[in-house]
Amino acid sequence: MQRDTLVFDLIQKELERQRHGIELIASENFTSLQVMQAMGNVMTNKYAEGYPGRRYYGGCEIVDQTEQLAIDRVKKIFDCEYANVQPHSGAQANYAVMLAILQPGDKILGLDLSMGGHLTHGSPVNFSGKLYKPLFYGVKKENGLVDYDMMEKVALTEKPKLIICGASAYSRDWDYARIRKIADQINAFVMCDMAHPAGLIAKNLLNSPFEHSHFVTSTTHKTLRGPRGGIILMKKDFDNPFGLKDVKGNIRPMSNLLDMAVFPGSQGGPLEHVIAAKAVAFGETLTDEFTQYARQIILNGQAMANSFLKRGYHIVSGGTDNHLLLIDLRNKNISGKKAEAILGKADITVNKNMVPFDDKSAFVTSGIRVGVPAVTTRGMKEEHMEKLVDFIDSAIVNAEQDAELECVRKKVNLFMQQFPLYPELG
Ligand code: DSN
Repeated sequence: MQRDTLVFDLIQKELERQRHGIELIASENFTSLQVMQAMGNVMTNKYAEGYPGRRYYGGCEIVDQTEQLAIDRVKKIFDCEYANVQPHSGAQANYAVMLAILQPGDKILGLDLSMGGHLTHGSPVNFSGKLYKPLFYGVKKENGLVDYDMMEKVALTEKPKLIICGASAYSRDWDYARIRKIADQINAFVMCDMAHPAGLIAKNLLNSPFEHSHFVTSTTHKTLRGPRGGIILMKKDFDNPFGLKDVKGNIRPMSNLLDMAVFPGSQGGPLEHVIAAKAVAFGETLTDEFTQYARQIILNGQAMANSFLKRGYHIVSGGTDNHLLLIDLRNKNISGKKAEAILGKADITVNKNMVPFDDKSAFVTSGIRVGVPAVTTRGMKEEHMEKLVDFIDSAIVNAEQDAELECVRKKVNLFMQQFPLYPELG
């Protein structure tokens, strides 16, 4: 068969784009070469509905071993008793947990999307807001921190069955013990979606959600730096305290209900090639090298925050505990949409983001979200953050000057040559 040069040329162009630019999207990262190699392999050919040792297809002896490795390694990383590594994405992981424990119409309580939450935490345009009745808590106007009093008030008044914590654009740590205390008053489950800071939690650099959450979900491709995918974890499997039943009316342990909610509940054949890549990534997470990487993310985040503050930028909550910053651009007279576009012209990739109590729409926004996991993978340290902020500031100040933006782009491309990406790929 002829090589599909059209597609492979585009893949090469994407590699060049990633090499030349500064990647600051907080949810993106660069996997290792071996993670990518594990992902592009013959396991994509294999059907393996079911779980290791209990499949609906023959010939699963080998993929059973890679899937079991992925399970064992991720359980070791987070010191937990249960893992399901089959969800195709974080959204699928959240879907499966809700499918396992909720009935359509049940109430769920999550962080408002416009305050940093996620689509799958109850947004009306997502399954979570369509199948269930969503309720929201927010952040405090005065300091941008999660409003636990509001969470408690809504929880006690409305009695949701599930409280969701975790966010997509929140730069501070969480008080998981307080959330569990609220949930226990109303017999609600707690699900922590740790997709963003998972790599930092893996190395105990942030509070652990595991002791206080019934369920922890994550993606594998953000700070965890694995292939694109999802996972569901439980610190301890438990006989479900509220007597949740399977379709045959049997009361089952939670692990069983969760496995069934992933397959056959919401997915068919697992992506065993991606699961192999998850196993490789989890192996990497267990190394000391990854510990150094995670520590550097925190240092870089703080260095970047300080550089922005020095230049008069307003950071929601005043700084960061993790890998990202949410910058309110209203004092810079530029919308998030415009900033994303002009930074794009300078080969700097960020995403526009609503800030709490935003007066602009989600399409325009008043802010940008900036994250350091990808630039940290490329080898940047604290001293480089100043330079990055300098590039960003120059682009924002010269938003209407195409020649100046071109000048910033050239400097960016030159600067990035110091941080090679996938040199083995030629
Ligand atoms: N879309 C991801 C993010 O950028 O945060 C979350 O799923």
